[in-house]
Amino acid sequence: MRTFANPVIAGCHPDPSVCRVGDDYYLACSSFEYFPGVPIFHSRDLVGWNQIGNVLDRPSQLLLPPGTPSSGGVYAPTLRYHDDRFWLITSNIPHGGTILVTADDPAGKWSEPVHLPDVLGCDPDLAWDGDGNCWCTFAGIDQVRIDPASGAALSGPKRIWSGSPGSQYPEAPHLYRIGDTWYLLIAEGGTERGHAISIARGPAPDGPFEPCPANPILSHRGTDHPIQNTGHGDLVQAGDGSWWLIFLGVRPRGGTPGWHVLGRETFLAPVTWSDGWPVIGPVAPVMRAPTLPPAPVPAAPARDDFNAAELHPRWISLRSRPPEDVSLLERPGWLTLRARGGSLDDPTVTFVGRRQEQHDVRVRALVDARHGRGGLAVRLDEQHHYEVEVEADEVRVRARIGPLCEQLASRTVSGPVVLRVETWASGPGMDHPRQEPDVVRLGFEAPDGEFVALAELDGRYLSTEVAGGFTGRVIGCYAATGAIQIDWYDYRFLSSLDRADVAGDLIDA
Ligand code: 6LW
Repeated sequence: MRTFANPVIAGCHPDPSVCRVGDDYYLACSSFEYFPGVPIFHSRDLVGWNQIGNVLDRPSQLLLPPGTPSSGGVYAPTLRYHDDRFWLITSNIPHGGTILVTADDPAGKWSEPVHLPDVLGCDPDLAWDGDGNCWCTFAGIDQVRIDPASGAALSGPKRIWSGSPGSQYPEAPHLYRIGDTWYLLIAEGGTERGHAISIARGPAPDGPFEPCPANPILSHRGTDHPIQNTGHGDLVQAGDGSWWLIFLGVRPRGGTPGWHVLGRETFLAPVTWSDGWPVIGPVAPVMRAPTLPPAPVPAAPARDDFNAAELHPRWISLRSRPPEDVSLLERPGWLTLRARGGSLDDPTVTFVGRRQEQHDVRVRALVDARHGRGGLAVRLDEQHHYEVEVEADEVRVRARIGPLCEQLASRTVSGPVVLRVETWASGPGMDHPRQEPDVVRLGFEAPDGEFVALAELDGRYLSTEVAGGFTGRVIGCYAATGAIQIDWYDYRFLSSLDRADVAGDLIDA
């Protein structure tokens, strides 16, 4: 039996929306305050997903002014294929509202956005009926009929369902015509431990809708399942006729109440049908794979040498990425970051990072700080970050947790230095009821490559349960003053390494 590991897309990749075109599957996720926005993936077996781009990759499509709070920005896209074109609808909160873009090739280039001023809610969906009407359904659950070319509403808004009685936040609607029936899939219960997916069906795209007696059709609330917060999903029928649900979930760690640090990730589960209702099969960390021809995606290279002409789409920045502040040309083979904001507390900080995708990781970057100050950071938001930074001949570790900000340790170094961050979620003693989800070690490498850990910090303060919001950790480089240059950035999943190799010295401040 072939199996696969859930999540199928690890790290902060929530609110997945999926569509199939022949044997190809495409999936898009939320991106919040990060630029470029809306990562888009391709798969041929629903299990291996390769990022092929970002849908909103230029300022004319995506403006995230400095006032955009962390966990604001781009929420919950819907990706569809219709009329020989890809369509993606999403919202930029609070700037820009609901926008719709199209593309012939999902890898880009996507069109300039069409604005939909009458879609006044998040999580917009798109569906077309047999008469060519385009229905836009959004959180509430409300619906308008729209002209997708102009963005104008042609009817409504009309409340078409409110979800299960008493459930909070009916949201994330997706409307499908399956046979002669219209199905309305939603998320409810809030995106925390109470999260759930429910469904209703009716004779027409605007209802009336009859709820499924088995609602919620997916929830892990109140269970000891290792995957929690399951919800916000999208259905897809595979080329072999089988049905699947792509949805978000989290993997909390540590003692009670459990802390998740990687954000909400994308999971896959089988769907069967009973009495005309979808039944979500078991969800597990290891599951029976779809019977599609396997199409494994090569793992992303551990090291980026910054030799390419452009950054890989997996690299994300905060709110914008002006070419004069983030350059691969200024010093060929190096990534140059020029400071705007003075620290990671500042929404305008120049930052380039990638989502943390595994719990146990080692990240290293060779940084030249002759002309500025900056470093390597584990970031959740402006109020929650740990960083090791270098300025001239000094390396320092700093931490910000809410209003508390402290420099924890420093050391003298010379020349460009390899900064290092490790996160450890496994190991002896990690099952205490008050145990943190992981520990974060920050430091640098001595000339012989030995890890000099300047601080070891409790990982729970960089979790969503502490910081709030909708995102997960991003590990990346930033410039705080002047310019810093990064020769390479190396991200490795530690379970594939020799554990003895990482036992660095912990040095008191
Ligand atoms: C999104 C909502 C949700 O708009 O979280 O889990 C919100 N569901 O549908 C932000 O991702």
